[in-house]
Amino acid sequence: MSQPQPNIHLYTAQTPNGIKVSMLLEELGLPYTLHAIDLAKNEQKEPWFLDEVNPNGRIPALTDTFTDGKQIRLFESGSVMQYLVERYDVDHKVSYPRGTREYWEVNNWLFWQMGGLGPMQGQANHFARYAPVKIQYGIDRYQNETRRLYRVMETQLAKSTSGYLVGDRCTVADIACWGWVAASAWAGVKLDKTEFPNLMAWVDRIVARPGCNKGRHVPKPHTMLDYWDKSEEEIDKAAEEARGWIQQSMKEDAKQSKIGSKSEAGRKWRYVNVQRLVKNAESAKATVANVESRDKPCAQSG
Ligand SMILES: N[C@@H](CCC(=O)N[C@@H](CS)C(=O)NCC(=O)O)C(=O)O
Repeated sequence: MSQPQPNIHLYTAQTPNGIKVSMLLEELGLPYTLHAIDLAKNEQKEPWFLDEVNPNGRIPALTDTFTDGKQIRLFESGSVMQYLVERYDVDHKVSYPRGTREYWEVNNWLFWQMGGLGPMQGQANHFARYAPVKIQYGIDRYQNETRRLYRVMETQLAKSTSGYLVGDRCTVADIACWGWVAASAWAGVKLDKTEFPNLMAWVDRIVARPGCNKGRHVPKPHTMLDYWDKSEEEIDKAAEEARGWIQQSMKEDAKQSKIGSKSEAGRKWRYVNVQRLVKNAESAKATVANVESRDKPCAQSG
């Protein structure tokens, strides 16, 4: 039986997670219909999007016609990328055959990006740029962790003979990480050639790939590299607009959740959970104090 033709619809915005998928689609030369989602208007939280595209109300997400001829939806950028390479990268242009060592090593880095780099740098962005008040502890915690993760990449790239994270080629591991490293200055973690020579060369190497370069400008021009030469004040000023809608969107989310409910049940729920949170915070404080007193603090992922 012949496979149905790709019928890819990409729902995305100009963000580090969003461009992972468009970069990959362009690298693979796959046709797709683009749906630019306006995050400032909270389109990713509209019922049609939650029902048909991503119940988590985030971008990127994708739909396609599956091998059974019916529509399939994919969300979480790592899952979307794995789907695309498993289904369409039959020549292993940006992947390795399943079961090889390199396949699993790519998987390591993909999960590392999804569980570490993205969430940590996302929080660095939040505390450094979007929070209504500057909380130095949060800023330091997430910027330091982001820098530590960059060092992990730097060490890996220093050992690489191809200049990519795994083996002899650019893979989904590199593509997943790129948008985040490119947005380092936005997160307040400036890269310099003394500490990160290999990482900085890797950023340029990926831009030099026609597919990646085309895909990074979807759905509108990618400007994150421009901030590498800007001052903190200039970046802060540029973040003002996003700060407004991010705060608004958080308020909407809170309104939807039980914690924001004014009902009697909501009040009870809130009371019980606040008590639980206080108890958890006390025990976490004791654990952190204990861990910090050791030589090598355990790295919690947030
Ligand atoms: N783990 C998710 C994260 C997705 C995510 O946080 N997307 C952001 C843009 S980078 C978003 O949709 N934000 C809008 C919102 O939170 O409502 C992934 O990798 O796909």
